[in-house]
Amino acid sequence: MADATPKADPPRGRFITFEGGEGSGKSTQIKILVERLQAAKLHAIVTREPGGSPGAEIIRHLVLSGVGKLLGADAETLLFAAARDDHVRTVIRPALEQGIWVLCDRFADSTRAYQGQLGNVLPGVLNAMERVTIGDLKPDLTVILDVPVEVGLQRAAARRGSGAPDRFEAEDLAFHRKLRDAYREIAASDPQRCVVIDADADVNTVAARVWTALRDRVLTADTA
Ligand code: T5A
Repeated sequence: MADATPKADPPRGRFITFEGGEGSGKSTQIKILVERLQAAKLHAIVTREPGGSPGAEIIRHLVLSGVGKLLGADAETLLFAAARDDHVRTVIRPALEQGIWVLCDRFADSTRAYQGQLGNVLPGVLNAMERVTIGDLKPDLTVILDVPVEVGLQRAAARRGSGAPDRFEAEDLAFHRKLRDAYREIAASDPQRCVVIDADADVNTVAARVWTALRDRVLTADTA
């Protein structure tokens, strides 16, 4: 006889976001972490912002080309919000509901730091956008990779080679210093969710620091 017992929903996946200035090593660390989680038999995916879904990738192309800057910080914020709305609705929430871990390269803290602190977009506008785009979706852990501005920009330039810097890489040193401070403020305002990691070290050392943070703050909580 068929088992009529309703199947329990899978436990929600974990949502881990990576933040930091240009060239802080987010993509590098996410790649290492997803391989480690998969080796531990966890189903994990990597995504990014702006972008991560077909609709949001179109907007990514637009903002990084610099069009958003011409429109002004408020309009640029709306573009990031439109991309996030599509990404959350079509990729992040469905994955988490299926029990899949989502590792996301940048999320709402980037808007807080870049458009809020640097673009002077008012907190009320940012709050309203977050209500619409992410609602109650909060990362289980936000890893903020912290490197001296000169180191991050040097890494980004070396990777770019002879290509042109994008919209934000092209900003001056004062912009990037303010950005670093903005991330530290975000971390201080939400220490339960955020961990700041010294990322001015070789790739494997940083990866070990990221793993320790994840183990202590997420994996231990899961098995407690
Ligand atoms: N933005 C985004 C907003 O303004 N508002 C928003 O709401 C959102 C979501 C996105 C831009 O959009 C802005 C922020 C950004 O400016 P992007 O192209 O996605 O642009 O760029 P970033 O997210 O800034 O990512 P980057 O690719 O520049 O840097 P990563 O991912 O932090 O760094 P990574 O891993 O690619 O490393 C850079 C180079 O350094 C080397 C790598 O091999 C690579 O060559 N490297 C190291 N070298 C030495 N030691 C280490 N520990 C190293 N780690 C990496």
